[in-house]
Amino acid sequence: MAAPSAPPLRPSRRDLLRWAAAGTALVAAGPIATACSSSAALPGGATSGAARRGGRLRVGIVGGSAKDSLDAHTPVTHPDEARVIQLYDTLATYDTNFRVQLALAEETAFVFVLIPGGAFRLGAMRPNDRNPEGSPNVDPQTSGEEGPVKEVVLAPFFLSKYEMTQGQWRRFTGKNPSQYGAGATFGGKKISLLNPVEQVSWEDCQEVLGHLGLVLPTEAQWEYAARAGTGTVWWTGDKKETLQGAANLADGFARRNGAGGAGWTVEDWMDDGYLLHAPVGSFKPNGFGLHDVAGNVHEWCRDWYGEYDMPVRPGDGERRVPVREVQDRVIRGGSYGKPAVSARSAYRGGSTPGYGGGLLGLRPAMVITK
Ligand SMILES: [Ca+2]
Ligand SMILES: [Ca+2]
Repeated sequence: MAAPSAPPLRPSRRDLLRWAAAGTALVAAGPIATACSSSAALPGGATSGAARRGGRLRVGIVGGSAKDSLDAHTPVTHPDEARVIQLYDTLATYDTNFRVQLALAEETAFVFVLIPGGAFRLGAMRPNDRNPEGSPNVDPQTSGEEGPVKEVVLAPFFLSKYEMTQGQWRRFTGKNPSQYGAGATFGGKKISLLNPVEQVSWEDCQEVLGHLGLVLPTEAQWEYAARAGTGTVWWTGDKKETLQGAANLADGFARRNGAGGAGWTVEDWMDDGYLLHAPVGSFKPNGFGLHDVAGNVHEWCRDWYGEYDMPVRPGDGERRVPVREVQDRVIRGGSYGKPAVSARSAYRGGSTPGYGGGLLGLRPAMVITK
């Protein structure tokens, strides 16, 4: 296959301003601060100093006046509003110690992170003489379907900082299809509208996101974002113990509250405090500021479950799979019902597009159009 023409690896200041004016979101957190470091002169910058007031991040409409600014608690009731949530965090440019802390509420809108484009290595391989354990993309637990390791070049895109919540799904569809829905209590924890929506099929996701002008991430985009520059087994490191505090898995807490049983692998060494899914953002974010890319609920990706040597579309890396050959769409990231091995960055799962289960949710993405 001919090498695709390289998309822009870093958005320019001009790009950022154009996207911002078109109603897309900007977030500065971790490595993203680099991508947004030129944003100090964003139009409507009068709101930038508000980020610290009240201890919570302000959001506003870039290009609008200060009175147009919203905050993270502003309910979003119309699909168009999902596009105008702008995160102002130019403080990250000035104060590297400032940490973005969004105050999430059940009515919180989508928060999109600008994922800078770039080249990365998709997948994993077993250790060998040239690539011993500890080398990038080397994973003794990998299955054959996670390779061969392949370099993929991606254009910048937006990805939700959190899994889509039950509240967001309900606002846009009028329904909450979740098996473990808001109001119920399991393992001593009350499920709220801030918990991730689940029991949604790939087809449901396509329909709902389509109405909002959003998409599911491609498998390549998902892994690139989940790795956030790392080549380790999990974004937290090569040892599963590094997941403590960073992931909600099938853990000792779940076992003590009734999970487990024959044939169910549980990380008994771990205590994450949740039997089922946790409210989104309860665990540490990765280097891109994304929460729950390891665990909580599995996340649908856009692609058919195809082999890595099949060609991909330049820009977003969507795999070109002859549909007759496969029946499943890709699922990534592991969940509260699975052990650490399923939450590896390279781990691939799949399901038929009409299936929806209590372990399975989504993370919306947004295309950056020229
Ligand atoms: Ca758990
Ligand atoms: Ca997840």
